Amino acid sequence: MTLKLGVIGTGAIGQEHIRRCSKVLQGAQVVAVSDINVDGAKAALTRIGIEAEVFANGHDVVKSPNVDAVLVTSWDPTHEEFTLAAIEAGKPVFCEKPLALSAAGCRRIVDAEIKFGKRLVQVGFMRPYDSGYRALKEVITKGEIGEPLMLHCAHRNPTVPENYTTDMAITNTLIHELDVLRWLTEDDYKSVQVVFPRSTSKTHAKLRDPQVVLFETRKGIRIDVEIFVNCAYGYDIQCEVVGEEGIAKLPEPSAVQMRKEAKLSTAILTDWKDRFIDAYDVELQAFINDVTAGKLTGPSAWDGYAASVAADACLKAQESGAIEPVELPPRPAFYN
Ligand code: NAD
Ligand code: NAI
Ligand code: ISE
Repeated sequence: MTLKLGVIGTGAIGQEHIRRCSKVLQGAQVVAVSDINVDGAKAALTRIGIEAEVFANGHDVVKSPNVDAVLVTSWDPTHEEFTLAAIEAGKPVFCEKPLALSAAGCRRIVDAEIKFGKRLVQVGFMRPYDSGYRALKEVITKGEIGEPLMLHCAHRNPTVPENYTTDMAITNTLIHELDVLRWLTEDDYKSVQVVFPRSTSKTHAKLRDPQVVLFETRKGIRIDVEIFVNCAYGYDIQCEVVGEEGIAKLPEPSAVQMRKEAKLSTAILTDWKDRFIDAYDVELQAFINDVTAGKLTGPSAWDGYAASVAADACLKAQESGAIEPVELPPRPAFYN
């Protein structure tokens, strides 16, 4: 059986996901797309080399009788609306992160899904599918470094567009750590503080960059995450776990070591598309397989909600400078 997909948003990641679903993965076909920039959507299909119906409105993709499942890859503020529409239509939906811009928005999705009575939502948190993060988690769960006590993490982008603002460092960027560190430590956040070092001269008036986010988890683990989205030198994701008996570090992506012109060097990637290329393949193949088998198992609407509850506390902490509590309600049995 071929799963017929409709994709809403044909920008950077929309095009990447259309390409992988059409050319790399098995069991799916992109039959419909939409973008507020209709010409951009048509040009994307030509570039990728596939034919699909082009709609001017994402809701028409959701409603199309030809579409079995939906990928939401449009801008962050549109995710909630399209995900709710897919649930209402009873169609499985893969929604890029963040699931919604606030915990309240994510909660509306959780409530709609529970009311529907079956899981329909997978959130585009791809790091739990990354082989490096999986290897790191295995070391921790096997007890090889003892109980984790501290995590030192960094999320660095070389540059971001002019419309990227201080809050987006949390809702658009840190949201990956907010998900993957819960998964890695099997813990939840208790409180958070955000501190602002001296800003880089490469930023602009509406973006304080870098930022340091400090968490305490319910088990008492201390986590520091540096978010630096104009770091200039590359796309760099770091995660070091300090345990009672040793330290485990996220592996670097493999790269050829060079000796040249009196230098020993290995290249650093510059783009998220390349850094997590395999993880995106695996997460979407899992979505296709799970939808076909009738049971979703990937990052759930509850995971999207849990990350957003922490994100809301981070946004508050950006404003207050104080240590803010993170209050995640108990997980409904529906998500066990
Ligand atoms: P982008 O700006 O390149 O693409 C977004 C596209 O959405 C644009 O083409 C825009 O025209 C379209 N769009 C916006 N509103 C729309 C609407 N209402 N209906 C249809 N199309 C609409 O952005 P991007 O980098 O591709 O990011 C898209 C989403 O993917 C974001 O939510 C982002 O957070 C997420 N993302 C995730 C990862 C990841 O690592 N998981 C990486 C990049 C982006
Ligand atoms: P982008 O700006 O390149 O693409 C977004 C596209 O959405 C644009 O083409 C835009 O025209 C379209 N769009 C916006 N509103 C729309 C609407 N109402 N209907 C239809 N199309 C609409 O952005 P990018 O980088 O592709 O990001 C898109 C989403 O993917 C974001 O939510 C982002 O957070 C997420 N993302 C996730 C990544 C990951 O690692 N999982 C990596 C990059 C982005
Ligand atoms: C982008 O949307 C992503 O999700 C990338 O993984 C992240 O590194 C970047 O900061 C976001 O803008």
